[in-house]
Amino acid sequence: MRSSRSHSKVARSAVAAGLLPLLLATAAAPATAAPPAKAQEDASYGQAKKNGLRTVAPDDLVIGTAAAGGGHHLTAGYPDPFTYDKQYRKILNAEFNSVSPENQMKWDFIHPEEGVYDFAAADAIVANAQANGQVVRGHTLLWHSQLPAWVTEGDHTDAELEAILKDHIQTVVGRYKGRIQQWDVANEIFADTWDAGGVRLRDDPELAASNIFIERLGPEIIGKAFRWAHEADPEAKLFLNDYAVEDVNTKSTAYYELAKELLAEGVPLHGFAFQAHLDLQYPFPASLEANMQRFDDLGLETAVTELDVRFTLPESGVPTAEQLAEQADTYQGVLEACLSVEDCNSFTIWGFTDKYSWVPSFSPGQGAATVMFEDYERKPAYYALHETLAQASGEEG
Ligand code: 9MR
Repeated sequence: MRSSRSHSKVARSAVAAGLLPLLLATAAAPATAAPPAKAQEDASYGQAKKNGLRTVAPDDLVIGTAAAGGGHHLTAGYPDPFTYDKQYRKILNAEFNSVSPENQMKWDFIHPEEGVYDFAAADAIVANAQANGQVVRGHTLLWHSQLPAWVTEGDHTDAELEAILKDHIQTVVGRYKGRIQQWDVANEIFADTWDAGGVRLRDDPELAASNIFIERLGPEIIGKAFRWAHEADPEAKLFLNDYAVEDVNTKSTAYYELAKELLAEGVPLHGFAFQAHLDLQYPFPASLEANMQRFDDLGLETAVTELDVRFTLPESGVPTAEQLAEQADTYQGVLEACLSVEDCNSFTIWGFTDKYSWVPSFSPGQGAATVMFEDYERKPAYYALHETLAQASGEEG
């Protein structure tokens, strides 16, 4: 099952050491020849078009990626990837049939000032998706992070804050009515087990990352958020979404209990999503499939929404063959869990090229977390996904 493709260590070292531009400049190539990086990008697109992940996936599973833009990209020193990197977009469209705006539908991006919405980037992603036969995962509506100051530092009363949240949800969900397959309505609403006090709702001002809406309006606001979203788009599937919930553990069990409560109250909750930001220094979440299954048994859909697999890079900056193989195993293991659970219908990776991954900017020294190198050369992890999908569809990889 593992790919035996090897990678050019020499070329990788040159990239890592920042030597590639120098090598390119001094190479005695004919003036008309495309630079190797561009040639690699073209080859990568050709491969995607002929045989991308979406082309081999089973019919009942969409294969998604985050569409890079906003967030850490704003300070990365390059133009907005989804808008300006045409090659990136072409490969994305050929490989994937689901897309998640990485930051472009978050509050600080789409609703930067009170009463001011900026839909341009989100509109472009949704229009591109329609033109390319992709579904869209909306991300996200009720979250503690990436909120604009006018929300977190405004002097709104509780009633005003609730009206602001309702207006936001209904405006954003309503705008894309019929064009969003799944919404992450509530994102990361439980604190981590390692936070003081252990896992609990982010409803405490003492918590570093408390959720202002839950803190001020109480946990009832969670059910209300789902109801408002459902009113605005009755067709969209509405999800809870979080990280560090892959295993059966304290945090995922807190969600399991919450999901049961919400369903008992008739809240339109349709799915539970596993972000799956994984790290090779920790064991593989061996109970992922059983965990997905217990949510499935509640009648919920499940989804993998933000998979990436980071590790600590060697000093050279070049991943070792062992690291890439272990990474491939991890990607494959998560996909296999999803394939084994009846209503796991959506499998998304959080970016497909290291060129734009959020990991190095948040965890210096770590990286290479996606399935393609910066020049879109595919890693063993890509081939592991491809082969696993093809096998699940009964096709050759
Ligand atoms: O990938 C996103 C990055 O560009 C932003 O700077 C960052 C800010 O918090 O958010 C990243 O995406 C997060 C996602 O929205 C929710 N789950 C965790 C993801 C990685 O931090």
